[in-house]
Amino acid sequence: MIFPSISVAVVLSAAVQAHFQMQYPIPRGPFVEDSEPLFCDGYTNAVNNRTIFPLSNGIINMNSEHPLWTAEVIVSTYQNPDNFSEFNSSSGYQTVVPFFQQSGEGLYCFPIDLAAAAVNVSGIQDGANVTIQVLFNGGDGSLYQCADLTLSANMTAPPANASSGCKNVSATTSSGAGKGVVEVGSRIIAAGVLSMAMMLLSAL
Ligand SMILES: *[C@@H]1O[C@H](CO)[C@@H](O)[C@H](O)[C@H]1NC(C)=O
Ligand SMILES: *[C@@H]1O[C@H](CO)[C@@H](O)[C@H](O)[C@H]1NC(C)=O
Ligand SMILES: *[C@@H]1O[C@H](CO)[C@@H](O)[C@H](O)[C@H]1NC(C)=O
Ligand SMILES: *[C@@H]1O[C@H](CO)[C@@H](O)[C@H](O)[C@H]1NC(C)=O
Ligand SMILES: *[C@@H]1O[C@H](CO)[C@@H](O)[C@H](O)[C@H]1NC(C)=O
Ligand SMILES: *[C@@H]1O[C@H](CO)[C@@H](O)[C@H](O)[C@H]1NC(C)=O
Ligand SMILES: *[C@@H]1O[C@H](CO)[C@@H](O)[C@H](O)[C@H]1NC(C)=O
Ligand SMILES: *[C@@H]1O[C@H](CO)[C@@H](O)[C@H](O)[C@H]1NC(C)=O
Ligand SMILES: [Cu+2]
Repeated sequence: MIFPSISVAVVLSAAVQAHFQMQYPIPRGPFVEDSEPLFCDGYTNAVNNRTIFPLSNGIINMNSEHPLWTAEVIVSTYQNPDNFSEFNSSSGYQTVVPFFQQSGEGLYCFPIDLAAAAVNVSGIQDGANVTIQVLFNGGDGSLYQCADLTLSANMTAPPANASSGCKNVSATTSSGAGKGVVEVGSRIIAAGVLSMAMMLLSAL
């Protein structure tokens, strides 16, 4: 392949050695870098040892190896979801944490309130088995990891070490209807840089 410019070559070489890894809850299987562009990092079977996860007041702790990234979290109420359709309703992704953007590498935490998502997704309730999927993009395409959960109303907070070592995502948390939902920050310049990098990549 002939690179149209040096800058594209730089974007690509930075891309191959950096992705993201969920720390809490534990993903379906060990991180496989080459499979992360695939549904659930390539894992198409739910685990039997599901993580008992707070119905409200959950968090996600993940390691970003990209300096500027976006994320979104979607949910499936199937027992063993193995394709993207099972995370969709007729109106698209069943979103639990709306799309947001963050700069910085390393461990980041953000809240996830599945109980709030229950207004749009039937079957989210105490004792339900659900699977969450993190959609991440650090400039080298969409990447995916999943965690299989059993929701618990009596678990009112994540385990003490769930947030160990993480910084909070710096987007604001709103109150009211979107309680616990991360809102998109106003990083317009950064967003422009990221979407340019994504356009360069998709143009290849
Ligand atoms: C399930 O058990 C396996 C094998 O003991 C372990 O490696 C994995 O981390 C566990 N997964 C969860 C979600 O607890
Ligand atoms: C949840 O999944 C576990 C296995 O992962 C299964 O034993 C249990 O019956 C399921 N519970 C419900 C309510 O479907
Ligand atoms: C997704 O999985 C469901 C159940 O396993 C199946 O009925 C459906 O056809 C699949 N959809 C696609 C697009 O593969
Ligand atoms: C699920 O919804 C998203 C967002 O609307 C859409 O981009 C995607 O094509 C849909 N996927 C499937 C398999 O229906
Ligand atoms: C429910 O869906 C509506 C319409 O898509 C959306 O505006 C709202 O933010 C969703 N609520 C939650 C809590 O996700
Ligand atoms: C807490 O909720 C989980 C999931 O519904 C259930 O399995 C567990 O028995 C409950 N524990 C207590 C102490 O009520
Ligand atoms: C929390 O502690 C458990 C048990 O020691 C460990 O398996 C898990 O990886 C820790 N979680 C984090 C996010 O450090
Ligand atoms: C991070 O957010 C959690 C709530 O999700 C809060 O309890 C904690 O104090 C925050 N930590 C910092 C350093 O702001
Ligand atoms: Cu990457």
